[in-house]
Amino acid sequence: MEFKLSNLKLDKVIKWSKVLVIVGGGLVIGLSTYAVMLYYNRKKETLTDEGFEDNVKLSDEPPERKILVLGLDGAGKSSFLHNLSKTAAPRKTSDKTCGFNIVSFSTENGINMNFWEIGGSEIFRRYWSNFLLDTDVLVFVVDATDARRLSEVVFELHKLSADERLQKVPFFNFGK
Ligand SMILES: Nc1nc2c(ncn2[C@@H]2O[C@H](COP(=O)(O)OP(=O)(O)O)[C@@H](O)[C@H]2O)c(=O)[nH]1
Ligand SMILES: [Mg+2]
Repeated sequence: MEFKLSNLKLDKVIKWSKVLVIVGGGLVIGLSTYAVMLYYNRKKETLTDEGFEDNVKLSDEPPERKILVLGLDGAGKSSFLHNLSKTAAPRKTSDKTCGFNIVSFSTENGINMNFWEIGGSEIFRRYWSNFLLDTDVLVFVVDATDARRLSEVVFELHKLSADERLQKVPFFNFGK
């Protein structure tokens, strides 16, 4: 009887051990799967974060300012830009601007200043209106010593100041 009982106990122990091994194994497999899933989810989040950081970096690019430099031909626009940009190559006085000329430099506080000089002869003046959009400041260069062309200057200035796109743009008149 005692033998039978201990046999029965042994059976029970074996049975419970099997149950424990199965449940334990299941738990280990379940926990491992959960851990792997957690790991991949974290990795995915990190990658998304990195992508987001890249996007933020793109929008963190230095601010740009567009300064339009206009004036009649020979008014001194190129000379004005040349004096602003110290790195520019030495310039011959006979240089004439064909179409347009852009000089860019950064300020100490990291703003990119783009100076757009558009040719000032009559043939180019008709294209000035194509360059007005998104202007932050307009520099109008005048040859103050040339009284003969003053009416031409006033005409062009009036035309510019009437343009819708320049209503909130500060004008800076520069006389040489
Ligand atoms: N005397 C004098 N001549 C200047 C001055 N600025 C420019 N010039 C001369 O004026 C001419 C036309 O200048 P430029 O800058 O090419 O004029 P832009 O056509 O308006 O670009 C050149 O011969 C320059 O050397 C200035 O401040 N004083
Ligand atoms: Mg010029």
